[in-house]
Amino acid sequence: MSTSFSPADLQTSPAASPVNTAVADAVREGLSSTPKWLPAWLFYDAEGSRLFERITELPEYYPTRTERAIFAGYADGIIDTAIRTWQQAHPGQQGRLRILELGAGTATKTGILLDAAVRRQGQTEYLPVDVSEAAMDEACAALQRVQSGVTVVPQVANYVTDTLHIPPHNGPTLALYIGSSIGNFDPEEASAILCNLRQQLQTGDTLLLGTDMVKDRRRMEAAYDDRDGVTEAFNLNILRRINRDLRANFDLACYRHVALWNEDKSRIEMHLQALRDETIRIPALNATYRLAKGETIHTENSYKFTRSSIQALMQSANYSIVEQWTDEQQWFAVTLATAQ
Ligand code: AVJ
Repeated sequence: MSTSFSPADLQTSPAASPVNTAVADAVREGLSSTPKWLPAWLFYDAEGSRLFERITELPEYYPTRTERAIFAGYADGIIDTAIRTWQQAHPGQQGRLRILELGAGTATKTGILLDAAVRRQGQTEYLPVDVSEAAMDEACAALQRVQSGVTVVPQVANYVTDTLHIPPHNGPTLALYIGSSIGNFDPEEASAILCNLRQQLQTGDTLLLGTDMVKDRRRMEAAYDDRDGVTEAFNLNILRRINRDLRANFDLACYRHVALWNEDKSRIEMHLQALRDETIRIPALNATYRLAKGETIHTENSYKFTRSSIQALMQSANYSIVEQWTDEQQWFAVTLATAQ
């Protein structure tokens, strides 16, 4: 049996630490499947979140800066259109716009929209919804340091698996689901997430959805396989996390990072490919898994959209598109839709 411990493992993994059941269940399910897979949310431990931040600054990774530029150019128009859309559905009614966000990891981009809301109406309420209390605390602290006129009302909830409960409001709600976060989900799951949100919105409320668009294959693949190897490190970190959380013995040197455009499914796929036969022991699961040389573990899907696939998604969840903003090259789209 080959078991390797590094000093870092010993520091972060005291033998008595309780095993996170969500992580254990996900890893057990994914590694007993054929082909093997792991859910993308497992990327985001502390190190994975740091690596993702570095990805967003890479020259090859265009989505973050492209979406930020769209917000920078059109924030006032977006806020104005959200307010007007609600007023058309509620003639004569008054009330301040509030901003809800699915996920709390995008505070810098969100700040541009919050600033625009404050310019327009002096103040606004901001309700981030995130599973991670830690991520939320960090995002709120960062925001409240720099943003005046914004009242933050955090909601800890898993918007993928749980029914949302948002406090009622007299006035327009603008819900943000940005960063192409929706791209991690299959079309059916994506539709279910937007339906869940729809249940919490009134007629005339709006959803602002950020989506990465289908483009030249090489450019998409390069965004997920950068020269500096940051995305490779991000992908491999999922194994390091499993080693730490479940005391597994993945040998990270035995896996290759693979990022491929799947034309049929309109998505970038990330995989980890075993460079030789591997036996993985996971004491916390009381399980052993085998990978043959060349076998892959599917770690992420990142769906890319077209105008018509955005339209179909919105329609499936009972929204109708009000307006769409994009960059000059149409690499990224920001779509405002109203709850029908
Ligand atoms: C956070 C899901 C939008 O799919 O582009 C970046 C995650 N993975 N590089 C994406 C990611 C590899 C990212 N999302």
